[in-house]
Amino acid sequence: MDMDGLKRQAAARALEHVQDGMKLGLGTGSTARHFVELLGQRVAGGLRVVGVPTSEATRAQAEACKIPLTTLDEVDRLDLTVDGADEVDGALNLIKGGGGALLREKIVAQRTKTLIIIADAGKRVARLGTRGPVPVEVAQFAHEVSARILASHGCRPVLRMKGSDPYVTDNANFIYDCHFDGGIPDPRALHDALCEPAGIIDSGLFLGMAKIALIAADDGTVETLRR
Ligand code: A5P
Repeated sequence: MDMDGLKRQAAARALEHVQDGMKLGLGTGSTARHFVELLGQRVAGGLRVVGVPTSEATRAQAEACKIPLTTLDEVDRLDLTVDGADEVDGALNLIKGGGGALLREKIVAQRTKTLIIIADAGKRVARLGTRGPVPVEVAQFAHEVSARILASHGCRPVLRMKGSDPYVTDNANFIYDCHFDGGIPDPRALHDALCEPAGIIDSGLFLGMAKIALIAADDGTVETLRR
């Protein structure tokens, strides 16, 4: 099965957790995109849910799929959020933000009873930070100061670009992708240290948030991991 097929398998399995009447967080990225598409098919068939998108891209897709949308301001709490991840460790700690939506994803995740992560098996790691960088969202103001602070925590921060300009998030901020050689020994301590100074808004470390991870393996089976 190709990579896209694996992502769809995981997304289809997540759909089994959706019940009529639920308030849902809708994740961002190429895996979450499958979930939104499949959810749209269920809504077309009569399922009643409302969704809170975690990015403008997901909002556009959900609207195209005719999924009724609301806001966190309106509903305050969500029953279930289904989202992708860049890395998943054995305790279901995550790195997210490869798609640039980490801040809204984390706000939504923190207001959600059950966060389900959908991913292909390539996202599983023994130690966070070994497969790729930790995205960190920073204010545009004095962002090079933020980069120097990030570097002081032992990483190599790289300003994310879109063409010849910095990539700008849905919240009008920049992202530094922070590369840690050999991974991150203590993700909680690192997250707390990284996000302490003003200007550094949030890191893509999602710790102790996911309850379930649905991991699609090469043979097409989907493994369920629980925390
Ligand atoms: C979006 O900002 C991210 O957190 C994504 O959920 C994550 O990067 C996984 O994306 P893919 O499903 O495209 O790999």
